[in-house]
Amino acid sequence: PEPHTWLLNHKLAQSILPPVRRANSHKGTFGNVAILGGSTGMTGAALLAGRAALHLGAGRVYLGLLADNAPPVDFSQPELMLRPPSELFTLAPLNCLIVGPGLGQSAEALPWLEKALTSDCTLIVDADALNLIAQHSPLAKKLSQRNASTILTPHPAEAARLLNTGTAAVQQNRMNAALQIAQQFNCYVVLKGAGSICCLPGGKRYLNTSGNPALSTAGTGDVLAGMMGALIAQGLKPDQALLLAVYLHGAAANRWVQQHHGMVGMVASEVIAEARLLLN
Ligand code: NPW
Ligand code: AMP
Ligand code: MG
Repeated sequence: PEPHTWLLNHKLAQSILPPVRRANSHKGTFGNVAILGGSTGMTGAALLAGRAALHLGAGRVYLGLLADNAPPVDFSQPELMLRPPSELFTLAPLNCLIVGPGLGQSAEALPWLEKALTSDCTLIVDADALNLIAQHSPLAKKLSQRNASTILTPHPAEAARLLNTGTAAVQQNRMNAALQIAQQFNCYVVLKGAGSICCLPGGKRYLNTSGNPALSTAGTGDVLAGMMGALIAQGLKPDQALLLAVYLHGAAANRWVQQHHGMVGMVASEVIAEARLLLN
């Protein structure tokens, strides 16, 4: 790694205090996460993020699905509270809002993203929310003017769109790309892909050492966003939450590969189960 880059390894992840469960705690103690996304054809992305948030210990998880025919309940995960998107903004205090998984890039998504960007809780911006910000400069301005903490979680193509360049250019200098995005928007950034880069607003950077190509499958990024949201809701600071989530996500995939003696066929839901085992 380049100078000023730290390794995100087992030792560093272990130094981050995981959420504590006191004897007299209740669901309110572990915070409220809301997820805004899930347009038609991509409701699964929001459901995966929601399930990840629940299984990583969030007290309550709400989903605002944009799909016209959004289901009223996730029958495989009835603990999730499915609401119309407008209701997310009238809920009791949110500890973390995640915007983007399966959001789509239609005109209908724009006002919801704008509302999310003006919210005063910690915000995770992922997937199509990043793509819309790259296309609409007023949204980019709103992002850089936020008062509360914001974490951006682009994959290399999303990072390229934000920087108005190509994916190959991002991949050629991943450290620099993460730093540029962090500086441009004054945000925390996770540039995903083999060896995810975590960049703090001040420019401090970490190279993740966990993970493997079993993660190269649909929905794993949505799961990462949900995991991070759960850790924030439980009281971790944004830098602690993103470092622990990124490390656990990769370590979960490593554990799956060990258990299954191969790299083929892991699905995103399975990352959730493995990550919960590692956190306990
Ligand atoms: P290529 O062409 O495959 O080689 P998009 P998306 C590139 C939702 N989802 N290194 C990739 O390259 C999401 O939440 C819904 C290099 C391609 O060009 C979003 O809202 C699911 N290149 C929406 O779908 C499950 C890399 O990125 C481009 C790279 C669209 O998101 C799936 C693809 O990215 C999905 O999560 C890497 N490491 N990683 C559901 N079940 O509902 C990516 N690329 O066009 O932004 O599409 O990521 O699928
Ligand atoms: P997304 O593209 O948003 O679904 O996110 C994919 C997730 O899987 C990110 O957390 C990536 O870092 C991770 N991932 C994908 N491919 C690999 C790989 N080859 N090695 C390690 N992590 C990967
Ligand atoms: Mg994604």
